[in-house]
Amino acid sequence: MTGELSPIDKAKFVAAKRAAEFVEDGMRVGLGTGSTAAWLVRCLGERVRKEGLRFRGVPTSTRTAQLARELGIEVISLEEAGWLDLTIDGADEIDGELNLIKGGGGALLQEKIVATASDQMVVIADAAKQVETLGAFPLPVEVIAFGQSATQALLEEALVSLDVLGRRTSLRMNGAKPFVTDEGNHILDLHLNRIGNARELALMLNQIPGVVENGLFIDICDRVVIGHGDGRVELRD
Ligand code: ABF
Repeated sequence: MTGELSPIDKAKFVAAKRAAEFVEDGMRVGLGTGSTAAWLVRCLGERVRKEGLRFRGVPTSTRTAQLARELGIEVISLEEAGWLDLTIDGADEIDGELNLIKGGGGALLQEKIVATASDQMVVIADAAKQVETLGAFPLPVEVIAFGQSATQALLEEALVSLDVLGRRTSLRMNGAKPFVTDEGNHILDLHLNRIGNARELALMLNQIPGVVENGLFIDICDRVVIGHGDGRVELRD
């Protein structure tokens, strides 16, 4: 499954492999999106094939759903699952309190719904995702396409009163067209450089009409599995 991996892929793989061990027979498990989460899905597929592990997965994107099905994992919707025992997902940034920026892959809305509907949320990541303060990674905000420029203007105005270093916002593109999420929405990326008060910012963003959800995951993650390029794995909770 792995062949010769680059240090970054090795780090993602070892984190994913370790987290895959948390899945037990009968569990309903949220499956994240992104390259680290794809390693997780592969590791779980291997456990299904080799050990006969039986669990049901709730994917957070069409990409993850397709990969999971290809690997023989039973896929169900969150509606069918009702509630989840565990969600395992990647992240773009992780701070010392396990608060996260997510959504670089554009799946933040389903990721947040699934993570919040889980008894436990575990993040898997390579060591470079750890930061002292969130914000160097652009913060994704999912917005309704209708009136998106007005939403963007309101959002930029609201940022003025907040403890952030940068205030530029950009519409995420896919070639010449706006990037469209699985839910048919657009994404604004907020280039804030440093987020002084992530909790306040998350609340403020979701009060703006047109904003569907933001990529700040505050008090949602319970445990982080960090992989290193030399194969070491660290757990933080
Ligand atoms: C998802 O994938 C995200 O929320 C995050 O944006 C991204 C991380 O991607 P990768 O694992 O490829 O770095 O988990």
